[in-house]
Amino acid sequence: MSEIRQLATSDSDFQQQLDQLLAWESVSDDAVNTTVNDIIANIRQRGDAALLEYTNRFDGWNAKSAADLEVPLARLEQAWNTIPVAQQEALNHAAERVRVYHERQKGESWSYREEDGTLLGQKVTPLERVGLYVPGGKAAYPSSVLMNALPAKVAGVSELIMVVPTPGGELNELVLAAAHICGVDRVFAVGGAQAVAALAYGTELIPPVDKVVGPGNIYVATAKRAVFGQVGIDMVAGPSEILVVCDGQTDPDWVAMDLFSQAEHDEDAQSILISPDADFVARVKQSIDRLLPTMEREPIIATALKERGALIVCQDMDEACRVANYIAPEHLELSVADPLVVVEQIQHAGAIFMGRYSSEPLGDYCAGPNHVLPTSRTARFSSPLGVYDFQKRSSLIMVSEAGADQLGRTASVLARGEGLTAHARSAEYRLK
Ligand code: HSO
Ligand code: ZN
Repeated sequence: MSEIRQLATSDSDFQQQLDQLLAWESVSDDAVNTTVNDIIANIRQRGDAALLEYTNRFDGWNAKSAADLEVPLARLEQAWNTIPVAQQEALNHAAERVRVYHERQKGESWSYREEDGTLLGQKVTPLERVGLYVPGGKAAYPSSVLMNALPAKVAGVSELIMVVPTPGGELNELVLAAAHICGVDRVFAVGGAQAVAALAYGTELIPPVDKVVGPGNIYVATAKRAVFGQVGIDMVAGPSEILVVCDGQTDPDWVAMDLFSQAEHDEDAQSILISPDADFVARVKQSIDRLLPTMEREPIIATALKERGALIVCQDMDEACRVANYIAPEHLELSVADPLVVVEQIQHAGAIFMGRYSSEPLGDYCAGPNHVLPTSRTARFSSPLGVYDFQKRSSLIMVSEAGADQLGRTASVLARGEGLTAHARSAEYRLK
């Protein structure tokens, strides 16, 4: 029998139980911080020599020179040519859909003219060089290469540099193939905090980037936090989450498997169902019990459900939506008859999957929207990874002679109020 918490919004301590369930803090322990800071300092001081030492030590390499750490682009093409045709077709299909979706996100420059001829506006430009961290080992997802690389490419980033730890020299063919179709410009077989430091500060081999994106373990996340400011970073993602809101009319097996889909990512993942139909919730529990033993990742799913999962019975759909907004989940499934109506009540969620056919994994791979989403309730204030994360804006100010006269008077008064006379006189020089 599987174990999963069963709650009801009518429980007197429901809110307290919910808060306990949602509590998540990424551990940031002192030992990790010290190690990461040492690694960063060492990479900054000794560049490639340090990068080579760390890679040989941590990834069991035997490289003699830093140049050996670069994976030639021909190797990516070779990977593409040797993966199964079914993988090629699926990657192409997914990449095409992700590209088309993200094209819509491209921010455009704009400007307007005032009557006296003054022009004001905003110029949108891409970042120049971006570093993409791809984890090695069990969390090496080719789909994540697409989701991080394609928005950068759509934004017009001129150089995309991928780093991937390669323990024992073994490269993941699907990851390389995905990098190939995204047009990744350079690849280095390095990982961990040393890779993040190399990207942020540059070494002889690796050019410094302007932003580092992509998921990683606690060392990578800590390193990203530490180099923030020197470079931009994306969000530091927590474990995967799914909240299914169901009216009770969906096949309970479907709902159980949707809960499993995120639970199988790792033991800390969070899967929650909320429904006003208590009978339906009981049937989903039966489906979980029956299906769990058939899962390849049963131990991971079982732990995730036991530690952080929940089945919640609520009063009605309105209440389900209120709880959903409070949870602000990474993935929200509205498994209901009228999703276009229910969605009106949703304000906080990373991605909203509407209707019984929109299963979360379709979004993970190929629907089109990004699968890098805000976790741990950060959907209250942040958004999916997108083209906008690889673009920035510059303000445009082109003041006419008449405009300088008009604006100069106001600026002069304000500048004198602040006691900044150079500011004031600069404006006054240009008065008529
Ligand atoms: N669901 C994950 C992304 C992913 N799923 C990659 C499968 N592969 C993000 O929460
Ligand atoms: Zn997933």
